[in-house]
Amino acid sequence: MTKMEVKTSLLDDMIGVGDMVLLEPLTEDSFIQNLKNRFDRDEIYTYIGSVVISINPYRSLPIYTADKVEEYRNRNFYELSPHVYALADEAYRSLRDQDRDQCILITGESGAGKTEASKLVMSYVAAVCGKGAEVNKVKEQLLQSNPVLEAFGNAKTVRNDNSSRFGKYMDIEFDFKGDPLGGVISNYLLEKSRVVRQPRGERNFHIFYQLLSGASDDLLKKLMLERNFFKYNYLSLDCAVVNGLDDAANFRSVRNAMQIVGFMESEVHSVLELVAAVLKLGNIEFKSESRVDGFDESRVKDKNDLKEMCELLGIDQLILERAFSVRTVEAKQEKVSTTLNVAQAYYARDALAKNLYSRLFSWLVTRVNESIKAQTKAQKKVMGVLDIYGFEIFEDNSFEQFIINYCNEKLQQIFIELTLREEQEEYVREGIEWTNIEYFNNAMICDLIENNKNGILAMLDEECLRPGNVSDETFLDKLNTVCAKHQCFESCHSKNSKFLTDRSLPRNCFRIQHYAGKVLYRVEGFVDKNNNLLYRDLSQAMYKANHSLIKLLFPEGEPSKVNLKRPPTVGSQFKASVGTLMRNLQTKNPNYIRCIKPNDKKAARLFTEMLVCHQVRYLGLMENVRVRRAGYAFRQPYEPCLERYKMLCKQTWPQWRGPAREGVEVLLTSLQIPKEEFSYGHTKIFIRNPRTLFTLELKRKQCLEDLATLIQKIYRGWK
Ligand code: AD9
Ligand code: MG
Repeated sequence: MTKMEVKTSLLDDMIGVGDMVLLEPLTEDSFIQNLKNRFDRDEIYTYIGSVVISINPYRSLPIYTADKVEEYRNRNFYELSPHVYALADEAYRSLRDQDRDQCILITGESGAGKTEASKLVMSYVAAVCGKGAEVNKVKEQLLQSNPVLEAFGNAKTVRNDNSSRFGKYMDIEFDFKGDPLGGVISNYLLEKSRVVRQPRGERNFHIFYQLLSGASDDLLKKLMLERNFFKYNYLSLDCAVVNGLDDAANFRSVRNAMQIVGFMESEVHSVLELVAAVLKLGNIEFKSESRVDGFDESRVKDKNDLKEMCELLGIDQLILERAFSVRTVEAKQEKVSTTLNVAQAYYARDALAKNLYSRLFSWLVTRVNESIKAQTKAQKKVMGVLDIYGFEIFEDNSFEQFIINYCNEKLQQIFIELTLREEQEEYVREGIEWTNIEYFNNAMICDLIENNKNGILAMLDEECLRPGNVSDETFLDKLNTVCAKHQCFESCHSKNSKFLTDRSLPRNCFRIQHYAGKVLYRVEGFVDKNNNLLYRDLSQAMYKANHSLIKLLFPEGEPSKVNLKRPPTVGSQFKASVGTLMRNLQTKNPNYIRCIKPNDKKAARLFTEMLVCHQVRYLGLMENVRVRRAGYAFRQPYEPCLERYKMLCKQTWPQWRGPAREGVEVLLTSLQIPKEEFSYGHTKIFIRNPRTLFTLELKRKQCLEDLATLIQKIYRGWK
């Protein structure tokens, strides 16, 4: 592409404004209209300064080719049309050339395109960094870790056919030259309840369907499985086959990816044995049997699945069978056995399946980390990519949605803090005056959830740890009395009041006014899911297995390790890991991708304005533009600024010999732009009004057109 053909990225009448900062007039309507105009013309990316808005096109666009990568490589952020590659390039160059650790924060609701965006960033960085066999191997391993974790951690939901059911943060590490060395993945709470039950219209994790569709007959036989989804209780049947998802082909890709990442054949086989065991476990059913002493005890109905599961995992069938009938409680050197009724046996079975699968998932992450770990102790530069589960509002919201939405709330908080902080710091750094701008702050909602004393998580923990009669209802009672003081609780009872009143809400529910909307949570299962207790007899049965992987996953089953201390609750663990993550992110230079979902139908070419408007509001995008404009809409280092506009002034064209800052001063003075429109920072020029930039861009466009006409005339003259 010649310089003449380079599209002015910021201004093009046909495709709307590439940077919302330039939008005139700035209203919510014009904002949405601009997004729509661009979306209709396949321009799915738009900037707010350095923030990238990305709208899910729900179809594959030809904008991620190798040519595109070349186009964006080493180019100034505002030079080309908005693109996620521009953000990735800027982040990578800043890391490589200025030694600044980066993080890419990708937010948006479920199905908005976060995971796709994270993969695009990773593949772009992989394409532009380093060369050579060793480096390529590292890149391949980093990239191929994605399909492995997606197979085990993603599932079809009503919102998204490939919904991430875990949070993922990946640090990609580079050496001083900017060559990749390796990476570290952190995972956040897998939604393990999905293993045993899926909401209507949703599936279990992909791997189950992939295995049954894609495994050879021989492998299925070894795993004692049948190629028939209907045989397995744990698989949802109403949507076992998903349009556009080729489970069999994906199974081959996953196995290939596992091999590239460095899994040994035996390890892959062990993993699949565990997956098969979960399916078998789901088929174990119970019946009630009266004992001689008059008590009812649960018994396994048909022992075939139990037998096969035990064979797969090398477990003594009698031990496991007993663990489904009797529970041993150890207290102060004393062992007390109690019988399990049928309901308790089903509960124990499901708890085992959930634990088995989620521990397998954590092991997979650890195993991937072993492979992709940097092989050097030398100092590293780091780019973190965060892709978590998006904000969710369902009809029926449970503990999982509560955790997911809490995590999103924290991310929104970090966006608020860092955008503001970054903005302020830049003005201070550059020696420019600045007064604060008010933002909606969701700190109150975060506090409502995580406050150590009377936050929802603390109260849930209190209930879980309290001896005596504890239930979801007692937890809710507590919330109603203590939390009603919080402003974020919402009541539909009284329009003026934001306090919770349980009588006005559906039974057993509480409601939170999140930054992204009101969510009604049903408390059923909160206490149990937070406790995550597994009967000791079951963990001991697993530990005794003659199967190295399963043994590894249940270390607490070792008989000598009678640990009377309760393990930390799920909520407190999650809160701690989110806290660590937030502190980590704050040490890095943030880059934001704000993903927007254009419609609720997963459909291409459909832009539902109401839906987009809602997201624009809660993501705080209008405020984002306003802050950007209230200060200085644009800032640019002196050199590229001079380079871009030098053609507009005789003294600076074709070449300015002298410091770039002086060149910019000469340029702006000659254009007679009012002085108050600019501030000269230490290294950058700050432009206050977007209209000024608009004018500059227009003049430049005109100049380029004049030049093109002139060249054409000369050319014709020659002919
Ligand atoms: V969730 O919170 O994990 O449920 P995400 O991650 O935000 O959600 P995801 O990236 O998985 O959404 O995108 C959903 C689907 O939209 C993908 O499977 C693609 O089919 C589609 N998508 C998203 N982004 C793009 C894109 N840039 N180009 C084409 C896209 N299709
Ligand atoms: Mg995702």
